[in-house]
Amino acid sequence: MLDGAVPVPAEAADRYRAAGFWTDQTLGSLVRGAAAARPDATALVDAARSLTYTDLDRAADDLAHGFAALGLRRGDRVVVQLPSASELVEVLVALGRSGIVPVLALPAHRRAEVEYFAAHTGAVALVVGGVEAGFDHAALAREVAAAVASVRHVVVGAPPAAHGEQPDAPSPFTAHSLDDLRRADLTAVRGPFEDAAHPADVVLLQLSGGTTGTPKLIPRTHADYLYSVRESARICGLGPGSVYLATLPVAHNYALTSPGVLGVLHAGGTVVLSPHGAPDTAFALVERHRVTHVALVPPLAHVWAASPLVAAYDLSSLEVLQVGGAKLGTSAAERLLDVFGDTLQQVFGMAEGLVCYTRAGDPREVVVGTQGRPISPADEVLVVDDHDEPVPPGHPGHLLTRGPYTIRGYYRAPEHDARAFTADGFYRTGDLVVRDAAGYLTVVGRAKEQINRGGEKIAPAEVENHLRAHPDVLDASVVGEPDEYLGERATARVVARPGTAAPTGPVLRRFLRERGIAAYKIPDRFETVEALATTAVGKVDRAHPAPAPAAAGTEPQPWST
Ligand code: OOB
Repeated sequence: MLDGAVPVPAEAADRYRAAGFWTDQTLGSLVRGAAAARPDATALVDAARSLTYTDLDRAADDLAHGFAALGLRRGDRVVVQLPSASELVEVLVALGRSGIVPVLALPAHRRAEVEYFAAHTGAVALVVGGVEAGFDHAALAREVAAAVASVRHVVVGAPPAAHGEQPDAPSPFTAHSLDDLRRADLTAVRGPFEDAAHPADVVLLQLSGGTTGTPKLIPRTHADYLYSVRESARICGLGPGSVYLATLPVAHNYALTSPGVLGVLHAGGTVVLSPHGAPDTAFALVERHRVTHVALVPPLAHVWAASPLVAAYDLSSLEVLQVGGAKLGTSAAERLLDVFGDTLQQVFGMAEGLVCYTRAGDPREVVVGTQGRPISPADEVLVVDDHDEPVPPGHPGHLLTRGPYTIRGYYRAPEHDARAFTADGFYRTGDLVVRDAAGYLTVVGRAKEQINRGGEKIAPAEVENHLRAHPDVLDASVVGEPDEYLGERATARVVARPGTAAPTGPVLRRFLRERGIAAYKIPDRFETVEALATTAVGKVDRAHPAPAPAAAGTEPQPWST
């Protein structure tokens, strides 16, 4: 197993294999199987092109040869930051065949995050898009490659600005385009790639929502990941006739595996990839491709339900409208049922593993009022009090879980693991839930230091670290506050260094942007305070405002996927 990943104990692994949960399937073989079964069926459609299963299979083989020709080998790490388009899927399948481990960065990530991912994983290559939404990902990748010694290659998806604009100075890394990798001039070897990956290998490093100063990476194996994918596809009713519209970033666990793009590929259906989920674009795609399944986060679901465009398009093909990533209130759920009929499915999942779904045929009150029940009969769920003692059904408590597709530890993070997992391997989700007698969970709160901004997770400690780096900031705390649209938004409370004027909201916002953090992590509001409130033991008290705000600067940001 990948050095730095925590294996499932042998006894449990044997059990999961014996039960048929873990099979010999790998991400590479999943697509090979689908291509053999339905060679000419459409696998992927994006704004630029459409690929059959055979096209996807061959593209993945060509790219796998290309990565091998660059010298990349099984177990190497590669940071992948590509937009939600067919190329991302081709790259993931190619890496999956090669046993090369992608670190899945989101398109929103910037210098601080991408550099951290590359450095922490010792990545040998970066695979990125070109200019998207006005941001030059190739330029960012070149900066990161120059700063992180392990990076030897930068591979750019769209025709790279890198080509022809190569710096004259000697560079410690080589730039390529993905098209170079596909072409025979890089390697004489063509045709099917001989899969190097084993089912027990780490298939990718997924990002955790995070609660700490640095993002944590989640090592998922082919076997555990694909078990959750196959079962998710079954639970969500996917088949060869299914058409899934991906509106959320595909690098996120929800849109990739719950059942997401991989669930659809497993079932032999079609994935339609959209750069965003705004009703005008998304509804037109639903009508045009007769979309059956779509995954939304609550703010996007509100926008869909309230959109006058609902009446302007034929949305009658929709069978399953998933909402997850953050809590969907009961009145919002009722409204979705009113507008979209009996299509709502609640999804409560986490990149660490456990995923819960409401099921087709569940009574209305279950679909409206709960976040579903776990995928697997082997998912162990404990609901406990502050002393890890079980609480009775119907009472709120901390959700702990262990099972065939939940990690036993983060990547290279033993100190954090000691807090995030119990001694017997249960993951402390940080979520407060109520479990009913039938095993359905309702999320009632959160005990972890995290802000859930409409499904996008923010670790306050990470943003506070960046704020404290400002020369005029003595201390800072970032807290979540209720927001009607997002569910929660982030407010930063900032203490100025004695003798300096407190930096204003716009100044701090620019500072954070220049530090290179994703826009969704930049607080919506900044307040200057004299001091931060502390708890009895002297820790910063995020639950309570500090004494007397001295000034406020408000400038809400629009939510972005
Ligand atoms: C999904 O994954 P992550 O890793 O971005 O975030 C996980 C956390 C959960 O621990 C919980 O705090 C929150 O997001 N969450 C929900 C929720 N779904 C996720 N809180 C309340 N209600 C829900 N329905 O967000 C994710 C991964 C796979 C599938 C779906 C979501």
